[in-house]
Amino acid sequence: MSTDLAIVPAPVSVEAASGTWFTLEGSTRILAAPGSAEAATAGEQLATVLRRSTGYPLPVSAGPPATRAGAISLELTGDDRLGDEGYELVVTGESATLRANRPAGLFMGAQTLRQLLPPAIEGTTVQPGSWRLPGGRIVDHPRFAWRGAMLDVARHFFTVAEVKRFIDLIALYKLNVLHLHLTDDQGWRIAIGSRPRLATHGGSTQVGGGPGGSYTQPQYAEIVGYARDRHVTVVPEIDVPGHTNAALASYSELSCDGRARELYTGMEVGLSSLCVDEPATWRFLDEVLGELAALTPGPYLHIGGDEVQTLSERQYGGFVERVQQLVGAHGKRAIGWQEIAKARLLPTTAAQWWDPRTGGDAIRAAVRQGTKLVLSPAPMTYLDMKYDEHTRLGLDWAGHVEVRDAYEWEPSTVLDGVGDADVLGVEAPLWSETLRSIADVERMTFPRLPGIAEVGWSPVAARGWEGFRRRLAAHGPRWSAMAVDYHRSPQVPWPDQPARRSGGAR
Ligand code: TNX
Repeated sequence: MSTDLAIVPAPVSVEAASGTWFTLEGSTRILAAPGSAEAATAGEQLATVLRRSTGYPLPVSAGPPATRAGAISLELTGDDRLGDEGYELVVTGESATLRANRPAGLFMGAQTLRQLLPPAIEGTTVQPGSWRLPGGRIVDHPRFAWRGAMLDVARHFFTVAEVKRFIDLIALYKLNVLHLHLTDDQGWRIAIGSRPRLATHGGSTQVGGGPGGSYTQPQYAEIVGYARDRHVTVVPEIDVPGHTNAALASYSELSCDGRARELYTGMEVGLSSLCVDEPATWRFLDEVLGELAALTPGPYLHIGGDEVQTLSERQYGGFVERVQQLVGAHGKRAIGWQEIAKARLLPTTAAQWWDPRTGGDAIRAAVRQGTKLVLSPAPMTYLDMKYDEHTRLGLDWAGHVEVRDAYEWEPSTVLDGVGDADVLGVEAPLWSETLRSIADVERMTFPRLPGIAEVGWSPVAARGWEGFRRRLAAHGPRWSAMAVDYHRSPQVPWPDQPARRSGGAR
């Protein structure tokens, strides 16, 4: 392995054994350490990817390995130096061995192994190719526990199949949180049993007035399960007390004047609020958060809290303080956008920093009280910002965000008075006011998201723009092989050749 292997995010340590290769062949087997159903599951997942393009059978067996020769082995070792998500990958001329302490580590290591193979490995049909893994040893584990992407399914609705595709793509870059922005003024996207009109009426449109849509509870559970199989935790967001027009249109008792609002299909923000002092509002929140908590295995529920323009400070602070208690009563922790730092937060409540223009003092004060942050500074991580003035999709209120902007920032210094220990991790939000299809989503996500993934995963010593842009360039052909639409940023030295024709190792 040479140090310029195109692995994104960059691993903690890479030792090359130059000139050594392990070649996948028709006879290659995948071995899961004996007695470990979890290693066998990780082996099957890897085999599923590799079979499509190699056409090899790659049988997965869980028996004791008489020999590792000719095999990719996956082993759970109980070596807790690697933590929950770390792994070690050793490739010799005879074998490839992936070891981890926990199943998530095997999954992360398998993503690295994919990236060591030629781009055509990502093809969905059998490709010609010489399927060689470079020899050496990689030891790797993440810097931050929270490496997220947010998908706004409220402004435009995305189907279960589209969300699964998004999960596949973020998991390839070792992200482990999918924040689903499920409700906003323009749409309510999750069925609530006790409040059916939220989905049937509140979910019936979207920005621009299209048909909208919503997930049934079994569909939401399917998304959560699909994510969990890829070691991604879903953090669902019910955005309150603002961004609630779809709810106000569905149930008249949620508005202070008792009148149902019209559905909204524009792009303004800050136009709506629940009637925060009404008991009916709290019954509503109890039911919604209760049902959502029961459907969500992850520890966090996101309660929004952003851009409220119609409440007094007292009303807003009181609302946040009460809603976080309610989340706690349903067995979860609350996270909210940075504005919630104006309220007195529980030690378990986290805040998501997004707007560097305002609110710094309130955030610093909350951090001094122990609040942990997820960092999503808009000028670096907002995937809905245009790349440059020629970008067809997206907004530009936080400026243009090119690949280098998304990559070249440092979590421990980006916000004065906030250091590593205050940070849970990083997250890239993708708001969908202007995005109508999964191709639109992909074009805004790639190539920026891999940069943000590296900010969240890799140690500072492994990072650097020049190295990154060269590694990133090698992913263009991978995205082509997966039919992922991406922005061909002029900052990245993309190879000219399409992946499908390059075939062998590069
Ligand atoms: C601000 S970021 C919002 C969203 C918009 C987004 C557009 C945040 C917490 N609120 O409602 O969709 O800007 O970039």
